Amino acid sequence: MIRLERLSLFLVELPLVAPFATSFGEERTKQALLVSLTADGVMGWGECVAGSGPWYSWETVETARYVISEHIRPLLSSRKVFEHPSELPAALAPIRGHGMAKAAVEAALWDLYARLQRKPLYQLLGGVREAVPAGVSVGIQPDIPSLLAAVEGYLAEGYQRIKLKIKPGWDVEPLRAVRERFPDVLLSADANAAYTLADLPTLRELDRFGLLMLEQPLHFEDLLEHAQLARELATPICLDESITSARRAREALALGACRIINVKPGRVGGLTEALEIHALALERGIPLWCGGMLETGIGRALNVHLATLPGFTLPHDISATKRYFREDIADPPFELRDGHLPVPQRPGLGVEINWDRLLRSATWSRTWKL
Ligand code: OSB
Ligand code: MG
Repeated sequence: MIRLERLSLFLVELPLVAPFATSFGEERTKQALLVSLTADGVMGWGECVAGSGPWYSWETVETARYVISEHIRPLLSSRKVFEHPSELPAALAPIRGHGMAKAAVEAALWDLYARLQRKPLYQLLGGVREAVPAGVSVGIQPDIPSLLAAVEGYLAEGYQRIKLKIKPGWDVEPLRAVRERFPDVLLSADANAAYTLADLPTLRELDRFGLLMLEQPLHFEDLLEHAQLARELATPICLDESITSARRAREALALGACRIINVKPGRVGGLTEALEIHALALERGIPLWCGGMLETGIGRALNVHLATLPGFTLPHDISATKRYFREDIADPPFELRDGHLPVPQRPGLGVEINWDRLLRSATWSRTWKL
């Protein structure tokens, strides 16, 4: 039994080692909202994947801070006792939407639960791997030579799959260049919803590069158009932004909108929801992989644990810490070993907050007694 005592929120800002550009903008620093829950003197941690602005999702660190402080906190206060973290979604059901805010609190409760049980989180989730294959997501580069140099560097480090961010005007040429130079590499492209069906001629050209998948080419909410596009292309469509819950995953599969799903526990509304998508995917033979949101070590650890489940069969957007930050707020950093990230074996997430760095990078924090 978990009897919640305190809730804390920390807003942190960490410089990225290099700017990260996508079809929806460029980020130079990572803003993250961290959540901690305390019970029996033990702290569990979760990271909200909402960004600094409503570009990837309508949720932001500010909307999540508001929803957690003003709406989730009172629900936690009136309940306090949980037998298992999977009870949290029902307790938060009066709040519609705000899945990223809910997921961050649920993640903290899972970490807390696993720490109290003294077990690494993946064992409680049903994970079956002690290391997960790492891919890397390569942002839009200033030119093709910089792109080729970046890709070459990542391949030399051992990354097992290269994903290029694309947008209209940065698609056919970069993919052709990478494919020509590295004919055998597992290669995919992520459009972050930058295309429409009117771009079909361009999207057909991408079909020639033997891509592992084309991620979220069309509108972030549209399943029907993705189903239509899927019928026109040989390259499997993978959905990211569109899959905001297990319900949406079921709808997408029923419509034939995708053949692969990128699961981000924060984007689908939490770990319980992610487990439901996992069960569905296993039943339907749909390959899963774990996406990333340039998380700090707290969010990255959660992704690593989730990626150990049997249905997660493709390389993930989970890269080594040094690909993102010079100094992270959690220790130890994730390091690549033979193209894989080892799964932390200590209790819970298996990473520890570095309080010195957390407090140095925090721009705001608050603690409440529940
Ligand atoms: O679409 O997968 C995405 C980062 C921020 C927002 C959206 C996405 C991404 C990435 C980065 O691709 C993946 C990573 O964390 O390495
Ligand atoms: Mg994506």
